[in-house]
Amino acid sequence: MVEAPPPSPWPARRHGLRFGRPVPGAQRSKDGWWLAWRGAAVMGVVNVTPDSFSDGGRWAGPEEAVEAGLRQAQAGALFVDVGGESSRPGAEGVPEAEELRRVLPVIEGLSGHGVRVSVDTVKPAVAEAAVAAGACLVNDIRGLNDPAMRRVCGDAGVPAVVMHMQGEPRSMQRAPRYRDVVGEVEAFLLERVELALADGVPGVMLDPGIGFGKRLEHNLALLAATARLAGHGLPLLVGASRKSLIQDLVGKVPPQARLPGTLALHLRAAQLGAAMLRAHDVAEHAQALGVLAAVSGAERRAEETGG
Ligand code: HH2
Repeated sequence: MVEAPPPSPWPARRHGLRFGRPVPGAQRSKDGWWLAWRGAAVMGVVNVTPDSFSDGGRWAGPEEAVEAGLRQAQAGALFVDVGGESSRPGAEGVPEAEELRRVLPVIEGLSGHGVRVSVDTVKPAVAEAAVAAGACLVNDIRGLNDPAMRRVCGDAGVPAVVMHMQGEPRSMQRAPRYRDVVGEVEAFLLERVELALADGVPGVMLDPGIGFGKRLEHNLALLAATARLAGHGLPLLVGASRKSLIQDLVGKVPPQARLPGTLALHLRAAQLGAAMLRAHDVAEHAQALGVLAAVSGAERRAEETGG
């Protein structure tokens, strides 16, 4: 027997993230503050680094970075992700004091304007200071493997993005290996969610970590498994913005010219149930998602009325 396909999750699916403290736009409930949204939202990216792979050195100082983040928020970003250490393949780590010097003024500036800021860091001390400066979400590409990171999030009442990475940025693209990439990434993420929730982290967003210790075939398998990875009752973040898998697919193209490929990957992820798209080009994503939602809504209405 041929089974009917499941109903499309787009655009009706609701997503929510729980906070242990008030956050702009979140509703108070008996177990914390819930931020709810429908369909795929956008997380803007502001890298305050000299060496990020696509926007390194773009902002002359904190004021320019704050302005860029404000523009992203005005264009519809639900969060603005501020990072002070590049995680591009081959990147070396940055000392804690330098990372703090880069991100804190930007986080203070943005959160002072009511922007929901997430901090992209793997260092518990940076996360702690960022949260004290107004960040309300911790984006940890090491998937909260450090108990101190889970403690920081739990104590401060901030949720976290738990991302999968095989290896370390310095060497992760040398020889990534999986027997079953989707199964292994999914099992890793669910294990980390359990640890996080047990340690009092109020909410978790899952992220398969596109490009982090993955070859093209791994990235494609994970993107194709978006509906499965989004099916665990937790919001799923997809971050393919400007990444090199796009040129692996279509031939050499510099990072700043990868918006068309990014949109193709992100719109498909949105259709398959992704809750959040981490993107450098927020206004362009907002336009594309708005058009996709309208067309999908019209299709649905036509199906319902037999049109
Ligand atoms: N990708 C990058 C950085 N942080 N965080 C999450 N959760 N998911 C991602 O896919 C992700 C991430 C890499 O992109 P970018 O920040 O633009 O570059 P760099 O690491 O070179 O600063």
